[in-house]
Amino acid sequence: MNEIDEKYMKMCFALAKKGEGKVAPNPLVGCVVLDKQEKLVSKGYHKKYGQNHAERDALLKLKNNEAEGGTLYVNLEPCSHYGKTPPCVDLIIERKLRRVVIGMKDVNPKVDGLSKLKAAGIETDFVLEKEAEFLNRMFIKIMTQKMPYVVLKTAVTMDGKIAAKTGSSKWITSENSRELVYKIRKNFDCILTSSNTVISDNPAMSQTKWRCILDRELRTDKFSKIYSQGNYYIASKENTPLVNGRLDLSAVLKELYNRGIYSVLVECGGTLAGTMLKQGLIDEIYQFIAPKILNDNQGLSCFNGDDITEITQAKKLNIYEVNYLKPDVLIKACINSF
Ligand code: AOF
Ligand code: ZN
Repeated sequence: MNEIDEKYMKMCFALAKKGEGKVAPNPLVGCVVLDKQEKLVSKGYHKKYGQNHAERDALLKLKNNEAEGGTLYVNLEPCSHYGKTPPCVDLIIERKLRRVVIGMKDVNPKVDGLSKLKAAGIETDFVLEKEAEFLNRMFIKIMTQKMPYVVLKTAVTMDGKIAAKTGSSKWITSENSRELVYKIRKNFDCILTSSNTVISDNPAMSQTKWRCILDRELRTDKFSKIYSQGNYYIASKENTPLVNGRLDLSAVLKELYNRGIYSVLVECGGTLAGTMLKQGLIDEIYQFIAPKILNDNQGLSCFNGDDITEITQAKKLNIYEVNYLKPDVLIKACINSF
């Protein structure tokens, strides 16, 4: 591993990110090719679900012998299976690359490109593995757990409140933040919310293809705005197993996965947020914080979980991004392994 390898792998990450929102459930992949003089001769990335993989995209831009003896950088192990396209390793071998630098091993059990490259005498190295796994955290979850990737969005005061004790919550954050929420929603397949939110706020939440409403007793009005456009799925006691009398939330997420929903944005009150957090169903939190303090212990909290007695019982997160939106702040944090 050296600085040059890191530089080109970071370039792969940037290329891969161009596919964000367009490739799920497949991975974000970027590729850079150097010729034998170590000159950058081609770049590529996976643009859209079902289209060419990053390696094929980059290599097909070159004449047959241009990559011979060169180095190929790719943030995911090249594939060795016939999927929607032929195996990328075959093309890499055919184009006679000398070395392949990889970000992370593929978690898809159909793929073992590494052995095939080695057997063909191609040198292989890994670089920035942790960063590569972080980039594809959504793909890793979808592929290994067969569940959608779940992000919880909250908007709180500096004392962690989402509403006054009367329920008054419009608006905690500024217009800037609320506009950003509309954009964020577009990156998800589905918004998940509760019957309480539908009944009290009557939101449209129309920016995603799907809406999922947790409504055990079918209490929501069928003329609510949330049902007025696009697809929706109401999880109730009629179609969902119950655990201790409550909807089995893991079963709901599985049902969404089975419907081809790979990313879910949860927007709800403290009860559902607390339950999902406790059950380990949340992968990430986007927390908007407004420069306001409610200063009322009866104000509604963003997480209403259990009776916790020790600070050591607190859920630990890793903040990976902080945006100052003026006047609010948006913190993005991962739970679980990242
Ligand atoms: C991608 N893009 O750039 C790479 C992938 O659905 P298929 O047939 O295109 O195959 C998808 C699998 O190919 C995917 O799960 C991953 O294991 C591997 N690599 N996939 O969509 C790419 N390099
Ligand atoms: Zn491939």
